[in-house]
Amino acid sequence: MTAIWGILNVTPDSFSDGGRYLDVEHAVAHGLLLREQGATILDIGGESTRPGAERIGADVEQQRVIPVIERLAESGVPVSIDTLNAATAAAAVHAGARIVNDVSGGLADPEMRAVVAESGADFAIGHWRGPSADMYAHADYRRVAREVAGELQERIGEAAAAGIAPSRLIVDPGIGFAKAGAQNWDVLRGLDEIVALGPRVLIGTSRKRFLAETLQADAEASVSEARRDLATAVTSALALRAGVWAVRVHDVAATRDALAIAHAWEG
Ligand code: PMM
Repeated sequence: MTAIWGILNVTPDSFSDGGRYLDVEHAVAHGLLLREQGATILDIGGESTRPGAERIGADVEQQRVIPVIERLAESGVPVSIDTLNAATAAAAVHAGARIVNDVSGGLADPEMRAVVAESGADFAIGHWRGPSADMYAHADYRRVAREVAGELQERIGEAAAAGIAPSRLIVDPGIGFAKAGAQNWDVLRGLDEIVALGPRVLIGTSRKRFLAETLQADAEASVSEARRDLATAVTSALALRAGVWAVRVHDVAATRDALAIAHAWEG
């Protein structure tokens, strides 16, 4: 069964749900709703990584996420912390998180691998080529899926060297991170190269710009959230067929249904 990571961004500025769950009660209620809808893991983030986003301090990030993690972990749901900061990862695991989701794969903070190794948490490592502020400057590839797989292989080696067992690793090709438009489709088409690396594979297509670009030829027109969620659910079903272990989504109910249909098809 494909795992569903429900996204809970406790931020004022994430690109699709920024500002909705900034207070603890709203965030906890939304997390519980996502679990009811079928999320197997809740991925909680306090710093936006949308294109162009500016960095915030780890103290601000922790003020946003730690109370939410404490409450949700207490309720029994497995929690992941989406962070680039080792200090936030350590505090989150202390508060009950079981997975550290680092979209930079350990590159953004030199302390990250050691903190994760020590914590005993699982480690989700993303493909990343630099901070969100200018990540598209690094979107230069000859064979995207192959290069992404090669760079993830390096991250896997670094994590192993830091003492993180391969069974604790999850790899993510980083859809939208230093990848423009069609390059994201090249990655998805080449997912077998990512699956072949060995660790569990996670993908995050949810509501991302490349989906909207595909649905709407006019880049200036906006594509509604409902249409982005439907497109995301389709990618979830296709991800299942590609051998992906988990999908990270905002609309958990739609992905749950899409996965149920894809599972029935598989038999
Ligand atoms: N994308 C975003 C944030 N965190 N984590 C993982 N593992 N994979 C992703 O693709 C990913 C992520 C950006 O999306 P959001 O602002 O909607 O959370």
